[in-house]
Amino acid sequence: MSIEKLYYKKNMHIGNTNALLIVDMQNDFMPGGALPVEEGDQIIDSINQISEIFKKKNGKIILTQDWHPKGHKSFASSYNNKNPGVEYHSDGIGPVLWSDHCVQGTKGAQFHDKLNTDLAHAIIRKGFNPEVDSYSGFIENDKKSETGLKGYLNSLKIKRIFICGLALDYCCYYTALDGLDFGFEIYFLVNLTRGIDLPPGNISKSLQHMRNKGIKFATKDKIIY
Ligand code: VGL
Ligand code: ZN
Repeated sequence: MSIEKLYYKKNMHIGNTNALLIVDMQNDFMPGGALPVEEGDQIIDSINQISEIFKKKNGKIILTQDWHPKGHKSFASSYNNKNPGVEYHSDGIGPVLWSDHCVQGTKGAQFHDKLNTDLAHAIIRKGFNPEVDSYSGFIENDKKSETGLKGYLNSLKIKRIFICGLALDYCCYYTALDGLDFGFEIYFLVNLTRGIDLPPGNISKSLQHMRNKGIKFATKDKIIY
């Protein structure tokens, strides 16, 4: 499934029942960071532009921030003989172990300097339980512990969520699927995200799965402002 083959909705109007969810735009996911996503920095300007549109149209803007304690169980370094990128399946951790990243209080965990964070109404931190990872902005990988995002969005009467940020095939992907499960209409902003593609082919597989589930796709230029 390539991005070119997806169907895109045209002429979308943003209003106060819409939210923009900007996922994990942090230094460690940028080129040169601890868990770099290729071209991760190239989407920053466009994300800032779409944030301005949401602000102008009274949409809500929410950031997520990966926020791990030192020695987190999702880090390969927490195990003997495990390398970053290896498959690992246990309750709340996996399907992959990572290099140490987004450690609380470090420069790597901060948002990229160029990201406009001033327009955000809320910042949701995730992955702070040392034993459980959280790819999704809604619910941790144990599939039990909620972050509070669902309740927050419901209290604001948000119906439709636009997802962008990093990484396409991990945190954006799981956030989109959980949002759909929780009853929101989900639009994945495909040109405002970049993927890790681990294992190779994962980006394509993720896009296909999201499409089959009923997630919709949009590009920034289809949004009316
Ligand atoms: C992410 C792997 C580990 C992400 C976060 O933001 O996609 N990926 N932690
Ligand atoms: Zn993480």
